[in-house]
Amino acid sequence: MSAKHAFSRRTFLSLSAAVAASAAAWPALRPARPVRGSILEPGMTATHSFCEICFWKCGIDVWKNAEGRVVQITGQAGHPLSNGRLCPRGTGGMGQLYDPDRIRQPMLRRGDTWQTVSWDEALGFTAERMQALKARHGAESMATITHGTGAGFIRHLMQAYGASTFSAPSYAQCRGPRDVAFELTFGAGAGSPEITDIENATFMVFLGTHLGENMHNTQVQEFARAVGRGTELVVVDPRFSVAAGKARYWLPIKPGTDLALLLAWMRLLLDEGTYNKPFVERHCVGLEPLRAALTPYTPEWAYTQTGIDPAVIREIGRKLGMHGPTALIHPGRRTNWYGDDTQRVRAVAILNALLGNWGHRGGFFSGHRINLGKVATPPYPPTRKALDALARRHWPLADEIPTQFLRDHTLAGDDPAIKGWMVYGTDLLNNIPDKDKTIATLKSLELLVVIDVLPIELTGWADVVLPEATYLERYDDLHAPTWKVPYVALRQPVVEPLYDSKPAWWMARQLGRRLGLDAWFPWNDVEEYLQARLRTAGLSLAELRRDGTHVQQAPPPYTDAPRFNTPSGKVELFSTRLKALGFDPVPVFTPPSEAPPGFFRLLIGRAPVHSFGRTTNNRVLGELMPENVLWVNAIAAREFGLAPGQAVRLVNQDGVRSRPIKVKVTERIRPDCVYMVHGFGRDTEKMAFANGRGTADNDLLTRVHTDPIMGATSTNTNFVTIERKASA
Ligand SMILES: Nc1nc2c(c(=O)[nH]1)N[C@H]1C(S)=C(S)[C@@H](COP(=O)(O)OP(=O)(O)OC[C@H]3O[C@@H](n4cnc5c(=O)[nH]c(N)nc54)[C@H](O)[C@@H]3O)O[C@H]1N2
Ligand SMILES: Nc1nc2c(c(=O)[nH]1)N[C@H]1C(S)=C(S)[C@@H](COP(=O)(O)OP(=O)(O)OC[C@H]3O[C@@H](n4cnc5c(=O)[nH]c(N)nc54)[C@H](O)[C@@H]3O)O[C@H]1N2
Ligand code: SF4
Ligand SMILES: [Mo]
Repeated sequence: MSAKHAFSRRTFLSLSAAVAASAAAWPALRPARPVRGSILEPGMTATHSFCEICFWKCGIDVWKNAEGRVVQITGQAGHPLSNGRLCPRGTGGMGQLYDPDRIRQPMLRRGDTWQTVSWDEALGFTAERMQALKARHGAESMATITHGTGAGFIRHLMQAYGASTFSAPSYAQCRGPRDVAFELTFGAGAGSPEITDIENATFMVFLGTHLGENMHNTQVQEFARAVGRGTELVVVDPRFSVAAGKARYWLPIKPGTDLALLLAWMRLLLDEGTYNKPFVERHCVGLEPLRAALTPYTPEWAYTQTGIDPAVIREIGRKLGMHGPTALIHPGRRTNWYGDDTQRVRAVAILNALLGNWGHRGGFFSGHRINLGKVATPPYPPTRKALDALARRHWPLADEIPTQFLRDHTLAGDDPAIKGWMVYGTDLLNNIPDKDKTIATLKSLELLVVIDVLPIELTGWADVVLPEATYLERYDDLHAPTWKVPYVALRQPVVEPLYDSKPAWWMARQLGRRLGLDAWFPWNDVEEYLQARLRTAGLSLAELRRDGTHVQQAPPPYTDAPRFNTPSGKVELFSTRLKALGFDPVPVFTPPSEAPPGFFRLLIGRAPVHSFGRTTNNRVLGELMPENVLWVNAIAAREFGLAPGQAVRLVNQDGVRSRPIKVKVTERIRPDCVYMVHGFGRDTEKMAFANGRGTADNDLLTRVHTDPIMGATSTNTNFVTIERKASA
C-alpha cells in the first residue's frame, strides 16, 4: 500500500452494512488501471471521465487531437463498469458535444417570440418568478422532474427552496414495478446498475430484457462471457430479439401472459421438490400459503394462456431446479408493460427466491459501495410532502410520485396546487403517455423552466430555457454505486463548454444565490465541493482527475448470511404487506385484453446505437440508424398486402394516427404484434437531423392501465391497425 493511499481510520469511508464488519481489513482505494497508449494518431491526449449517453455511467477515456477536438471515446481500462470497453452509444458521445443543433444560449419567452439573453438575465428572471410563486402559492407549488447525473444539484436547490414534489419518468414509466416487487419480497431493490451476477450464472431466463439491443454495457459483456462459457439461456419474448439468437430456448410467448409461465414454474419446483430447501427453510416465510395458492397452475394450464408447449415448460422448470442458486431469472428493468406489473415481477422475485440465489454467485450478488461523505448544509425547510401522500392514497406502495399523476394533478388544479415545473433532462412529450394531456398541462403552468442540451419539443412550451454544457464539458457529482467492487469515479471537463452553456452545478448555485439560499451552497465552485466529498475517502481531486476511477479491493460479493429488510426479516414468498393493503399476497394471473379484429398489439424496445430520444439527433449515431421501422410478421404483412420498406401509418384503438414509418417484414415477431424502437419521430425543425425521421411510439400510447400497487403506466396495452397509405 503506498503511503499516499495509506489507510486512515479517521477519514476512512463508512461502508454498506453488509460488509461493514470486514471493512477494516480492506486496503485503501487504488487508482484503476492506467490508460492504454494513445490511439488513432500521435499527439493525442486522454481525459478520464464517465459517460452520460445513458444512465449506466461507464468509465471513459476521451481522446483529443492536437487541435483540441474530441475525436475518440474509449472504455476506461480500470473502470469496473466498462472494463476497457463501451457500447456503441458511448463511443459516439462526441456527436452530442458537436451537435450543431444544441441550445447555444439561455432563452426567454417574450410573448410569442424567443429572446436569447445573458445568464444573468435568465437566472434573474427564473429566481424572480420562483420567488413570486413561493409568495403567492408556497414553495410546494413548484414541482421538479429530472433524469441524469446533474439532477442531484437541481434537486438540492429545489429542496433548499422548500419544494417537496419530485418526480422522474424513470420510475413509473420504467423500473418502478420491479423495484417495488423486489422490495416487497427481499426488502431491497434490484439496483441500478443491477446486482445480477450474469457472468457466473449457469442458467438464465430473460423475460423481455433484450440485452444486446438494451446495451447496458457491463451486463452485455457479462452476458457474452456467460454465453461463451456455455450458460444456457431461455428468452421469453414475443419477438426474436438479439438475445434470443443466443438462446437455447426462445419462447415466443403470447404478450401479457408471463405471469402464467412463472406461476407454472414455481408450482413445478414445489411439486417436484427441486426448490432450494435449505435456503427456503432458513430465509423465507410463506411457503405453505404459496404452495396452496399455486394449485391451479399446471404447465397444461399455462399452455392455454401462454401458447408454450407444456413439455417445454416442464423441461425448463426441471433445469431451473437442477441449476438452483446459479440459475438467474433476470429482474428486467423497464417493467411497466401491462398495468399489473408489480405482481409479475413479484413472481420473478419469488421464483428467484425458490432457487435460493440471493447473495449467491451466479445469482444476485451482495454488492459493496463507498459511502462518500456529503457536504454539510442546513436542513431543508420542512415540507408537507402532500403530493407524495396523495399519490399513496391512489397507489399505496408508490415510493415516488408517478410522473403522469403529477401531470394530471397539476392540470386538475387540485390542492396542493402545482403552478410551476422545473424540468431537468427529461423528454416529457415523448416519455409519458397521453401526450395531449401533457401539452394541456404545459399550457396551464405559470412557470416552466427547462434545462436541456437540445431544443426538444418541450422547450417550445417553456418560459425559460437553460442550456446545459454536455457531460464532456463539465464536472458533475461523483459516482460510487453499489457494485461487485467498491469504487468512485469522476466526471471532469474534457473541453471548455461550447457556446454559452453551463453545468447544472453552476446553475443550481447561481440560482441558489439569487434565491437567498447561500447557506446551502457553502462552496465556491464544484472543485471545492468534490474535494470536500473526496476527502472523506482519503482521496484528493487531483488524484482522481489523474486516475479517473479509484477502486478498492473487497471480499467477493457473495454471502451465505443475507439479511432482508422486510417486516418479517425474511424473504416474503407470501406478502402480508400486500394482503393488509387488499392486494393478492401471492400473484394471481388475469389474462390480458385481446386486440380488436384487424389490430396488432404495439410493442416497443431499444436499438443498440440509440438511447431513447437522446441520441436520434446525434449525427455520429444517427447515421448508423437514422429512423425506426415497424416490425411486421411475414404472414400479417401478406394479409395486409405490405411490402418491405413501404411507408405506412398506424392508427390506434382511440383513432390516433401516427406519422409515417417504414415496414420491416420479418419472421422474428409473432403475427399478433408489431414492434418499433422508441426515441424517433421528432417533431421540431430545431432538431434538424432527427426531425420527421421515423415515428414516436409515445404518440400512440393513449390506452393506459395503471399498476394498482405503485402507479406505473402500461405501454403494451395499445393496439394499432396499419394504414397502407402514408400520405397525409
Ligand atoms: N441501446 C439502449 N440500451 C438501453 C436503453 C436505450 O435507450 N438504448 N435504455 C436503458 C433503459 S433506461 C432501460 S429501462 C432498459 C430497457 O430495456 P429492457 O428492460 O430490456 O426492456 P423492456 O422494455 O422490458 O423489453 C423490451 C422487450 O420486451 C419484449 N416484450 C414485449 N412484450 C412482452 C411480453 O408480454 N412478455 C415478454 N416476455 N416480453 C415482451 C419486446 O419484444 C422487447 O424485446 O434498456 C436500457 N438500455
Ligand atoms: N413512450 C415511451 N415512453 C418511455 C419509454 C419508452 O420506451 N417509450 N421509456 C421509459 C424509460 S425506460 C425511461 S428510463 C424514461 C426516460 O425518460 P426521461 O427521463 O425523459 O429521459 P431521457 O429520454 O433520457 O431524457 C432525455 C433528455 O435529456 C436531455 N439530455 C441529454 N443529456 C443531458 C445533459 O447532460 N443534461 C441535461 N440537462 N439534459 C440532457 C436530452 O436532450 C433529452 O431531452 O422514459 C420512459 N418513457
Ligand atoms: S452503456 Fe453505453 S451509453 Fe450507457 S454509459 Fe455505458 S457506454 Fe455510455
Ligand atoms: Mo429506463
